Amino acid sequence: MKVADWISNFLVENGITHVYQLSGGMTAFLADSMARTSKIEIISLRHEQAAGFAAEGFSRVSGVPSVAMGTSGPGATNLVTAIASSYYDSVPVIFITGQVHQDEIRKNHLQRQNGFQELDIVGMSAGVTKFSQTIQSAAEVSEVFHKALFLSTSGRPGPVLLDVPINIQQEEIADQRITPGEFLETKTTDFADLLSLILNSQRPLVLAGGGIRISKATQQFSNFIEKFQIPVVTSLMGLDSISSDSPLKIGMIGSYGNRWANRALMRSDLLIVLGSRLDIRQTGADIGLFRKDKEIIRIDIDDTEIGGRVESDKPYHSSLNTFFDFMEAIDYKSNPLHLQLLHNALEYSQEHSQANEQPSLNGINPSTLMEMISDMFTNSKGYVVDVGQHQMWAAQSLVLKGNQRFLTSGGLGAMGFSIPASIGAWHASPGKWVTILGDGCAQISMSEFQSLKGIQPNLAIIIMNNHQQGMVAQFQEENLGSRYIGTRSGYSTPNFAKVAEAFGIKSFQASSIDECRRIFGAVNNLEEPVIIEINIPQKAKALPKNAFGDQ
Ligand SMILES: Cc1ncc(C[n+]2csc(CCOP(=O)(O)OP(=O)(O)O)c2C)c(N)n1
Ligand SMILES: [Mg+2]
Repeated sequence: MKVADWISNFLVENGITHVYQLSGGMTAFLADSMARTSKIEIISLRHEQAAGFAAEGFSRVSGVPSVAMGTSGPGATNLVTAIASSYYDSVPVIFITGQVHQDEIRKNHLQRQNGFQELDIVGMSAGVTKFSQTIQSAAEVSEVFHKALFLSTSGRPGPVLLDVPINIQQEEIADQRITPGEFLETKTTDFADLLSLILNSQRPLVLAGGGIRISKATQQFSNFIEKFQIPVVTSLMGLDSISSDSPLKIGMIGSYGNRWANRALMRSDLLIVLGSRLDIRQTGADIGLFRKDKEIIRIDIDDTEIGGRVESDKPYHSSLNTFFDFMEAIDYKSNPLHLQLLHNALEYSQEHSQANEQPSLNGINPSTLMEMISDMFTNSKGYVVDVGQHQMWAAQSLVLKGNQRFLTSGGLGAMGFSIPASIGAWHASPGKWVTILGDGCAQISMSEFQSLKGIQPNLAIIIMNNHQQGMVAQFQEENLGSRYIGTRSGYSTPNFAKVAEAFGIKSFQASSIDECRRIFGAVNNLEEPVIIEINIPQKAKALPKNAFGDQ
């Protein structure tokens, strides 16, 4: 068997069904071999970055790995942003790059380049992968692929990169397997002392992070909070770990979080952090203020995070599944007084709604629009959201029902994520998905309109056009004397609806909430990609923008 065929069989045997790619000479054999298995769907996008984001979207939703593939040199570098996005958000994507013939690889690090399109992608991606390796011989293919697959899905998941020289792809290989047990680690399984902390606290609060979805533990999590009756705030990545139907949900914390959620966080005396990295957008820069008057308990499968930005008062290095199992098994009678933060927060939220952050906008209030989108698309699979002000409006005000997902490039914050990620999400879970992006993000990913045309995913794509790169413009307004370099001056937007039309995609334009409602109603019954361009006033801001301690 040739190595290229072995790799294809390996993917099939391990349940990998989707390979996203842009073609190239160094990957043509691999793509051909994968296609010939007839069990792998090869989806070609118009940019390797989009292929990477599509794989990321697929794996986030399915929880199983998918593949993004690019050719050597520029194909490989174009994958790097998606590799980093998958790494920071812990998504198990297998990146495969073709590499030039081994004879063409440079002989040492001092030589700049040897072969055409030769590039050290392993070196470049080392800091943003769990594992990356150039295959050195046909004999090691099996071991390296097994190891990579195991590492991408075990512990805290993440991307791996396998770089396969073209000559090795065509060598003969005997089938061989290895058992990956040797990579397993041991973890905490006893949480009894945490129980006494909960019993002794007055105002406990759970901070739900992205780890809950990654552990496929939303049901276990919901059982846990119901049994313990502890209110919940979420991080951006944890937004879809709890349905808005839950009476225990308060809201999202952070510098762009809901005021009422930040207020609850400030007042809590015991913060139980479940699978959250606690990055600066969640805690603010002043960690002392974040910690003030509370005990912080972190449960995380990644022990490097527990001692990371915010040290845990007591470290629990464990999978969330083990933690929830333990909590499920013990005897516990919930304390109604523990709901005090929840009651206060909900009362406060009545007077300080998101829409009221900017009550006198001329035109569409983005928070009101998000609430209306949630009403109109309650039956959708979820939302895939890009990066900018629109991302914060969506995170603050979308109401996630049932098992609806919220996907965004959280840790990397990569513009251009949403359209390709929606394609992958739709492959993993067919049905209506709602994509929300800004005019800046749309211009980064517009070439994928042609991919949409070919693939025909069921997407309602909402472009929030405020005619600016609003997130940065807001920063310039607040900190740089309203000099809008690159965000308004030297920046412009096309007529997106017309662009969509040129690609043969159905499109709409709206400037009022009523027009939006009518269009969404019509779009709900369609099962094809539709682009809806909505005029948002340039004055609309992402608010509140809190330093921690603000309310
Ligand atoms: C690839 C990339 N480049 C630059 C940035 C910096 N950045 C963050 S938000 C933003 C503006 C996004 O503009 P738009 O899509 O119009 O969204 P808006 O903020 O207007 O809602 C920029 C440039 C980024 N996050 N990612
Ligand atoms: Mg914009």
